[in-house]
Amino acid sequence: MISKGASSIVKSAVQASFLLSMALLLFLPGCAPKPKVHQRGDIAQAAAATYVAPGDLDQYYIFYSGGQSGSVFVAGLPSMRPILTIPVFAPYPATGYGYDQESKAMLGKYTWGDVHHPALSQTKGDYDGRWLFVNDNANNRVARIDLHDFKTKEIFGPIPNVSGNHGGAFVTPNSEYLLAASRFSVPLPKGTYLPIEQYATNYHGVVTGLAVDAKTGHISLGWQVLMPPLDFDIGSLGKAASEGWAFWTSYNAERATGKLEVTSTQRDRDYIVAVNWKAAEQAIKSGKYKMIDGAKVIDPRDAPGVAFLVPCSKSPHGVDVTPDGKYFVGSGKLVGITTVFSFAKLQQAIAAKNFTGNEDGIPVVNYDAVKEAEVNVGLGPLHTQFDDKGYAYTSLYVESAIAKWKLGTWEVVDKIPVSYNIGHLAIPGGDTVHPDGKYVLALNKLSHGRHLSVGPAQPEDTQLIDISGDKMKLLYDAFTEPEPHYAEMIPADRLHPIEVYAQAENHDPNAVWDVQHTGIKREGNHVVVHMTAVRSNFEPNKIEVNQGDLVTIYLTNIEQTTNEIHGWALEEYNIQIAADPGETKTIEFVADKPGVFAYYCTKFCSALHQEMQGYLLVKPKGGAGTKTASTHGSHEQLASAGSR
Ligand code: RUQ
Ligand code: CUA
Repeated sequence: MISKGASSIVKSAVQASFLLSMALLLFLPGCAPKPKVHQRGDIAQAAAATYVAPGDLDQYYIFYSGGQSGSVFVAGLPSMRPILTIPVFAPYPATGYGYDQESKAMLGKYTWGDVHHPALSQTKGDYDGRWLFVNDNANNRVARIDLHDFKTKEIFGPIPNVSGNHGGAFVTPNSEYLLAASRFSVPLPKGTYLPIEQYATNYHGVVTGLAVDAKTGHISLGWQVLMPPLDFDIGSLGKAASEGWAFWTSYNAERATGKLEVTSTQRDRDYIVAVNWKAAEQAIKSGKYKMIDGAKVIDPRDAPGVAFLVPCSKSPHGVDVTPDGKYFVGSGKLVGITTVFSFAKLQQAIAAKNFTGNEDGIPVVNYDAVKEAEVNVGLGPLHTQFDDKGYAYTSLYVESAIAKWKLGTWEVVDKIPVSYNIGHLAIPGGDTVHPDGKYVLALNKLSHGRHLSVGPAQPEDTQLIDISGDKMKLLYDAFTEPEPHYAEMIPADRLHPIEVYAQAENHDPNAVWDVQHTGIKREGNHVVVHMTAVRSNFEPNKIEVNQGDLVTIYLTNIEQTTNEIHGWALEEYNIQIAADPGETKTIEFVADKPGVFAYYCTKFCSALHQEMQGYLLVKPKGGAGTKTASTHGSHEQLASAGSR
């Protein structure tokens, strides 16, 4: 489908695959570079640059995606000290998430997610500190965390027609949409069976625009654009000059199945897809869509101007837009160059219909007409970030390094080794129109040998690098649980989180603030309890029910003092919740096990924390009474232990 325009890519690709094989030889297992020994001066400088004295605060928040942990990790920069885990897609007993009714309802039937890309909400292209959105690659969802209390407030999905929600969540410059591209292609709507032989013709990907409510942040389904069966990878949003556009790389232009490492790397080029999301909005308004599984889906054949394909070197991963929006940079993983494309040239090529083919109705733009420069960054380029001084920083997975290069001259000016196999890199404000120029994080996939040994399950290594001078300087190694992919960072003074839930703002109709209003009510076999928690008691401290009753407990932590969290755990009922000061949580369970069970506070809240306990008394079916030793023997645990 491509005739012209691919020649320069071919040449670079040939050179690069030679370089790549050399590099792979150098990086065989067992040949891993040893930790680097620093000069004394370096250590003293690095220590001073990252030291945050006791009682002092960091300058930035880091929000790491937590990968398959389903969580977000929060740390401070430059100290790199971890501060908090925000559970999102997975239960997390530490904060009681996934055990109360509110979070159980959000999680639905899923107990994990795969978080790759945190996206802070934006106003005029800058982080506004309101919400943090994250994607779930595994179960095709997105979530919203409110930065006013650092809690997950909403999980949206599974999104119709999306298989592999990897290419998101990316927020538009005024948070109108979360945009995402699907990683896998499947027959649509989901649930349809078609043999894999029909992959190239009847399987599809989609680009999705999820609408974000400007006041509440509430997420709803906006629209989708039907895509050919390419595997879309990660993207970046147009800003300033290119506001209204979005870009994603894709691999597998071959539309191949089977062993993709071979079958999808046959051609010399893959594509970057450019989507004009404002044109997509217009197409929806003029009715150019069909409904698929409840979603308004635009077929690019019916809406010219919505999507274009730009050839790029093969098997690309990241594409990144410069802060002024004038260029987008895409890298093939198997070559040693990264290509800079001009947004203005893309517009000219589109206007002149300088196309070399099309894929399912999406025009393919002439590579040479859109290319601005090819930069010899090094081996295995993945992602690029930008600072405030006109420099770009590209992560080199194969080479385990970051290349710094200059926009305009397209020359590499510095390179720093990292440990090891860097994926993303991140600069504070990195996805905004005003990135910062002090630090870059190297989010390395491997850490071997740089931490106390903890056996085979090794942590990830995030390295903090100073980029304020001409030469990049390594400052710090921070280890995290698996697996941060990306991080966004915001200046600390832009967030103003609350520290207690003010009583006046607790609108839960079941909240009670006075012991007088606590109590136990029965409606049929439903027992409803209004309970308070305060240092150092629960009221009521005794709940009597019948075996088989449904029990609902509204627990309000009536503290208005910072840090006075109370937990509520019920032994052998698998329940652990936590209520922050001023918060109400709903606990619900069927009292299916007879006997007497203690509930207790799980957070060491006061000198008499141990005394903060009560009893759930469950009368057995058939009437209360003392169980004989032999009936006790039928208890599930004894039975499963085979003791009788
Ligand atoms: S991807 S290592 Cu999941 Cu963001 Cu690039
Ligand atoms: Cu409340 Cu311990």
